[in-house]
Amino acid sequence: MDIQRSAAQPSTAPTAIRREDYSPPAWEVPQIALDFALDPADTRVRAALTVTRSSPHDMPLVLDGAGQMPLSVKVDGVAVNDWRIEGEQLVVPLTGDHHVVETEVSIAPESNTQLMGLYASGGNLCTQCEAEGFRRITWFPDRPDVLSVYRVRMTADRRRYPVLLANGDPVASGENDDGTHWAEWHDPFPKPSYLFALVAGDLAVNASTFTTMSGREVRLGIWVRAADLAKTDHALHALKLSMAWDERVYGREYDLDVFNIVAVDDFNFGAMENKGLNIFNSRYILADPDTATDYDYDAVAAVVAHEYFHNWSGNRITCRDWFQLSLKEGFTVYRDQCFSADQGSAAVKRIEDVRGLRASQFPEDSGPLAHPVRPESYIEISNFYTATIYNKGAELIRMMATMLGPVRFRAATDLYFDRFDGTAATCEDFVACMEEAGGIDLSQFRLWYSQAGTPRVSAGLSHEPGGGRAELRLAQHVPATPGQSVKQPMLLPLKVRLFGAETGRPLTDERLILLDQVAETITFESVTERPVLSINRGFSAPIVVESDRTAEDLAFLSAHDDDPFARYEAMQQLMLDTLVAGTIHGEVKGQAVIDAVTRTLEAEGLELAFLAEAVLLPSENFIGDQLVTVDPDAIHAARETLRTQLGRALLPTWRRLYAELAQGRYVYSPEAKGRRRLRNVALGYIAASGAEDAAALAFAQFEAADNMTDRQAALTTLVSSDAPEREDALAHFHARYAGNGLVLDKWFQTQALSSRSDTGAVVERLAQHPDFTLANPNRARALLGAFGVNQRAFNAADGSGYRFLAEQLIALDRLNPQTAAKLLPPLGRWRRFDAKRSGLMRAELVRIVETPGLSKDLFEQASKSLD
Ligand code: 0A1
Ligand code: ZN
Repeated sequence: MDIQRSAAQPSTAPTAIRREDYSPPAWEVPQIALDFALDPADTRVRAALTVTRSSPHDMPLVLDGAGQMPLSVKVDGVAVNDWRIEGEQLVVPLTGDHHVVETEVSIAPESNTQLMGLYASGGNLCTQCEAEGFRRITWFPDRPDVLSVYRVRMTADRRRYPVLLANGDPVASGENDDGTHWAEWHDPFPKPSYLFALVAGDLAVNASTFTTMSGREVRLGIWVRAADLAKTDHALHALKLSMAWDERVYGREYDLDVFNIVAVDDFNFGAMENKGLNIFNSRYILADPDTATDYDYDAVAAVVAHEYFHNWSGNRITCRDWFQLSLKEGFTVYRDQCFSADQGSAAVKRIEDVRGLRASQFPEDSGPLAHPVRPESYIEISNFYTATIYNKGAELIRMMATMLGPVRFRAATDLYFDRFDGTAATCEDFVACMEEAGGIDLSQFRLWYSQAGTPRVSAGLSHEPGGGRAELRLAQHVPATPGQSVKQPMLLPLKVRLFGAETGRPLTDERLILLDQVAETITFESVTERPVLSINRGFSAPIVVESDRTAEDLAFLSAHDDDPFARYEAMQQLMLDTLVAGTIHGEVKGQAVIDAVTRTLEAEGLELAFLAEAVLLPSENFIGDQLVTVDPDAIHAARETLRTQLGRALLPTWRRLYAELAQGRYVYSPEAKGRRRLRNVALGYIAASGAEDAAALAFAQFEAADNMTDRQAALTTLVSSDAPEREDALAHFHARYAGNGLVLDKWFQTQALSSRSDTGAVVERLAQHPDFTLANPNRARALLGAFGVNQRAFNAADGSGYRFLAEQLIALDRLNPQTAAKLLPPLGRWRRFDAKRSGLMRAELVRIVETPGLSKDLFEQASKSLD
């Protein structure tokens, strides 16, 4: 059965699914029993669905599939033949209100390159069902509001697949005479089909236990290939921390007797929260000092926490339909962000999260793929696992938490968990709980769910000289986005404080202003000296602030603001203003930045990781986002010039920091991480200064490093240089990590991010490298994803970058449409570039759209990007 074809190539023109068309399921499936005879080429799946008519109607049972032919259909034990196939669905007429419907299909996991449904990875078999993969395994009403209790039986070759795992708790297992063995699992919690999972493989386990707050012992297991077992302790530790954190902070306890995590190398996303059996991209499980950076360690802990937290925000309470995706994802991202903030520096975590939001969500919100946090329609739901649904969705929860305060927010989440446990809920249900327990009116706030686009707020502060009153004039504007030309004013929670320009002291308390009008004036009394405005402190609203603050004001705040985020933000704004002016005028006047950076580095009491963040320049993409027309070469030149100025002016400081921050043997702690981070920033500035010994210094670090953070930082520095050490380092790195896929990804990615002018050509060559393959999503993303965000290289004036990416995406689409579609957005930025580049980008988009047999996934992204 060719399961690949039908899902990848819709036979009819793709149609949009609309939120307003939602209707409840006609048939419930309270129970399902699945029986898998596992085999890579021919897996037999028998399913027995207990179905119940959900209301008086005469509609048949309609089951989703993906092109497979049922080998048999039975109703109440009797083979029937009055079923029919309509499009991709199986229609079974039923006479009574309760029946058992049985089907059997054959699927071929080994030829499943889309990695949706049941597929093979590294010789093991595993599943991915969110959002619509279950229909590629068996016939079922594959929608999140059909909740069933699952019983799963698997039979497989004992030697090849000694480990058999599924959701819930194991109930029985045994051996057969023919070399196969079997296992049965039962999950007592009704769940939607997207949370189904099974794994069959040759795996080793890092096992432990966790005792829940009510004293139940849960068996934990992290399953990987035997050679990777030593790299699983960090993930296991993070899992225990997450379990304890969710009990302490949200009162949520784990509910099954076992919790398993399996790592696989081929995975379309980061990880998946299947009930009791999380399946992870191995990059978010495996970590040891030699192969994982500090950033990787943090990401492992964050993703382990994220998936674990889904057990309540996602599994116990799921989504009614996929338009509600942010109900589980926005809330769960907010929860994992708070968890990570509690493990180390909350200030640095907030800075990182906002940087991520600006790098991925802001461009989405201002581009052709902009959509609300609760979208109105989609062609392919996989395309809506976006930064808007996840990260902007998390900002919405954060704003509600800010407005409610911690005590009422906890009361509101308690209410939500209690009221909707065991159901498929909506974003509206969540907001209603916030309103009810929080005692506030969120009518206007709901616009955050329905209106796309990043609000812009202009802020002007005036003061009567000689003391007295200060007035803050605020005005908001939400830009038009596709399909939404007229916008209403939103409710924006803005944390604000005034500081005295002369004394440097705060003049007011922090105030939470709820801006709900197009324009408003806020008055501050008894302001005794010239005030400087600190606004959107902690990034209290996900907006763009346009203020009339001078370079002097920003430098002042970067030295005096007591809110670490606002302090960072002031420095970023100062840098950004300098770089935008430098890009436009061709001359970079960096003295104010140099002075501010000097003062920050000399300030007392700041965390090293914070310093490292504060002195980093905004990315080339972010500078581009500020300009009407992006000139990638001018931006690059301006940023490099400012980097060089900072490098030269502060060279003795960078050298001192580089020497002082050196550490003995590798330790993993927030303090040690901060030292490595700032030291590597110092190395970058030494290189930027043009110091003659920079490459030697970097190469020495590369060779001596006892951890990946320092080794990769040194490699990154060298890869952007012309030094002879560059090729040596790349060759060493490649040889040292031969066979380690996750580290080879870094090798590809680092080169694709290089700021050298030959990067486009290098990337094209790397695509021919024997270690490059489009079949592995991590590898494809490492090269193509990194290249797409390398603004200067990707936007080469001759269009070679566009052509290369389009060709690769067309090839990738044939294997894995989801991954191809995810990599498309850089081509959709064409409106932001000069006429020549726009034309070249559009031509590639047209070429993609016109490719015969294109998937719905890539079609939706490319066609929307052309509009
Ligand atoms: N729910 C997962 C994300 C996810 C979505 C789709 C996938 O299929 C390819 C995989 C994972 C999460 O939020 O982590
Ligand atoms: Zn999630």
